[in-house]
Amino acid sequence: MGAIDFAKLPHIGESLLRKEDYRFLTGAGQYTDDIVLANMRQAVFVRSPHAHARIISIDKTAALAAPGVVGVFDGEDVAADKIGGLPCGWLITDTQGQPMKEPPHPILAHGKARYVGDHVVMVVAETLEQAKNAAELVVVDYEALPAVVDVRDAMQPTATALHDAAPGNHCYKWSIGDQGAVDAAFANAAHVTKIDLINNRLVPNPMEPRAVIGSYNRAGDDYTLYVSNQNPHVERLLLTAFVMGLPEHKVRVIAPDVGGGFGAKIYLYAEDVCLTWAAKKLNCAIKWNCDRSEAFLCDAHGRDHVTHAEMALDKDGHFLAFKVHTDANLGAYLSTFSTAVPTILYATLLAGQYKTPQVYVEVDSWFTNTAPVDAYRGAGRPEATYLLERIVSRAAWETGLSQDEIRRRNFITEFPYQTPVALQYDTGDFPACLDKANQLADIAGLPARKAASAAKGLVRGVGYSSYIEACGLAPSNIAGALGARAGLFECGEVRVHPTGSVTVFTGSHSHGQGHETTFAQVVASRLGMDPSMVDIVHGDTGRVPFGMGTYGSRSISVGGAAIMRALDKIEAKAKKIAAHLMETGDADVEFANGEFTVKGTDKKVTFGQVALTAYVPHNYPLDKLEPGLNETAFYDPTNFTYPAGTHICEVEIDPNTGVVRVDRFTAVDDFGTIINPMIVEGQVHGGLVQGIGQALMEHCVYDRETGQLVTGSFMDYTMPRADDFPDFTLGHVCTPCTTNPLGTKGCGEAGAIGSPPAVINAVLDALAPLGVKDLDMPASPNRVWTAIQSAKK
Ligand code: MCN
Repeated sequence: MGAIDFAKLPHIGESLLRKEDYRFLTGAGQYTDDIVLANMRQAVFVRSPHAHARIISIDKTAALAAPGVVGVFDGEDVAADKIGGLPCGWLITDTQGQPMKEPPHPILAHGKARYVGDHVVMVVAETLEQAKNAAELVVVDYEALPAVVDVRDAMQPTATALHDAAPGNHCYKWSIGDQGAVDAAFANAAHVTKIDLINNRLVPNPMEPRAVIGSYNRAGDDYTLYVSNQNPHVERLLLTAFVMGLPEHKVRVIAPDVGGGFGAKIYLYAEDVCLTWAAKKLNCAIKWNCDRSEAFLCDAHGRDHVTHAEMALDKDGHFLAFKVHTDANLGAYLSTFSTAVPTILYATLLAGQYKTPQVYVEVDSWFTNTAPVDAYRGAGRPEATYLLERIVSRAAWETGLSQDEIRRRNFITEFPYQTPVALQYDTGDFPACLDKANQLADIAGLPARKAASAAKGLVRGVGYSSYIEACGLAPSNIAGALGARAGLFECGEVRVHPTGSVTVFTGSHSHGQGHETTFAQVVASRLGMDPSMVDIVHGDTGRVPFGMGTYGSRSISVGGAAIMRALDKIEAKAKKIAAHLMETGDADVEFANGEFTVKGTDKKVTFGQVALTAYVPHNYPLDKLEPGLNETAFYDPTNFTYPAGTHICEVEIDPNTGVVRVDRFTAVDDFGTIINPMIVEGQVHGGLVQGIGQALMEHCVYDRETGQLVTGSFMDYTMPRADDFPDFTLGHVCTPCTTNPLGTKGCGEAGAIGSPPAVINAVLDALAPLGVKDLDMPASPNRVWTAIQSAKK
């Protein structure tokens, strides 16, 4: 759009209320479970009660004879129909140039079950009750095998292997950076700071659990899959091309209203395929609703890293080199994007905001008898930030610098900046974020607050985290070179109606992010109309031309940019129509505020007049121009976007109980141009709650002996609640992204990425006078109290 300053357009930067909230808040949303199709049956899955077991036999006789049952299927049935296993979308090449180990991932266990909750049998019946009753009649004879759930156990030579195709449970060893240069820098270091830490496993827990309806239409020999999913076109591509061997036009995937995903609904899951496959066999529609207990067992989990790292510093506290070894738990099978998380999305972020000249990262990934692990809000970047920001604060404490000063001394201040781990940051202002955070957090008043806490017998501390993330995923060519088996562009179609209103079809998917509002703001501001005139359609392969979906905080920066491209085409064609109407050349026509004018004259036509002319082409240059005003564009970014910021957490701890109270939390973020500040704040709030939840409460625990999931419900897995948090203080710094036409950087994950180390650094700062030097997440009262007691000994 040439010289127009996008950020100054009307509606950009306006906190419009979310258009979609009327239907959500009045109970008028339509989620997958709200959809009722004719001839619809219900499915229930019989899941493995063992973490690791050989399946000796399955007796389906009684279940098949139970009332209402129309089908009972197991792994033999799947194999007989030659339905493929679930594919992994990211190929990691190991340090020896060999492909990662990719064992089969059957949709129903075949021969072996590999985690508690693994899908063994699917029962389909007329009603849910009948399906549940029949499921109890399925008799599976298992031979239990030893299980490993922790990477430190999985890597032992004596550990039982999960897969024949992955000896020693090893999936790959991968590295990035110059190991020799790092070693040389360490040899000259004045100080080396070391850390060992665990990034705790999490269960995503979106408000709406997964839900699927697979339906088959005999008339057209085609399928419709309704699924609570974040990327319907990717789901269709994987399902048709990689698993069922169907042409894509035979399957329509609809992801209607989706009640949150946080990454867990990116993937093609076994249930999605089972229902689609069985719908044809039974010539019907089949619904499956994941109940909350099943979600704990078999939604893809997040995080689960064990890491040792060392930072070399010179005598003035400048970072010389950083070396890292991480063991990542991939779970029992490779989920769709699992392999990219501890590698590409993690190690490339380990330069952080710092001009550390050399960084070397080595990652070993392992199979264990646990649910598959994949991207969960932040995906790799929270793990990187947690590691780096923990070691940076520790280095500060060891060298006698403040947490603020050590960061300031090492900040990158010139852009573009090429890191030693592949990424090139286009822009940013890290000192400005730190300054603003210090000011908003009232760091000057901290000593007085510490004294007040001490007077009450409490300890108080402050923790810093200066994060950067790569989002707006991503240039397809770079992703491809790094192993992606898909492109990472986005598609947008702008359909101008004869009356001048607009429908936009986007490949992004909104499941809580407010796209129906912010995308409408973008279009309305470009076309000079009210956002109520713009309708956003997403989540349906039958209506949207194509799409790569929503994850990696990519929607506004990639999906929005695709729409901007389509708008460029709309504007170019509309100018031609306007030129004809005003009897001038296109080059003389200007467009602003919804009006086309001729330079140097008072001639003008409105966007509405042009739209009507395009569809009622009575006075129209039909020899030169097609009627209609409908354009589609694909946009592939040339770089990631790099949101960054500083988060400061202040905690007060009761040493007698170990209870940590977050007293203040300040987040200053740089998201470039902001379309809707209210929505962005909501995104940051949600992310902070998830990040602070990880730091203080959430932990998915498997029993190390039996492999049973110990935290299988909200009674055992602590989800944070609103009254666990103070009001958050938010601030912004704006350095517009230089590589997309909107200047935006993603905001959807920043809170979850920046906050965990701020919290743990604050806890450690508070506990330092008590002699506590280390603590893993979550800093639960029990852990904190135990650490205080241990330090006393
Ligand atoms: N936005 C803006 N200005 C910016 C950046 C973003 O106004 N500079 C707006 C966008 O237009 C959009 C929202 O903020 O309405 C988030 O935009 P973006 O950062 O592009 O992120 P995505 O829309 O791609 O959302 C994905 C991101 C991820 S990766 C996870 S995980 C996540 C998240 O968003 N899951 C969510 N936020 C969530 N929010 C809800 N309610 N539910 C989830 O499952």
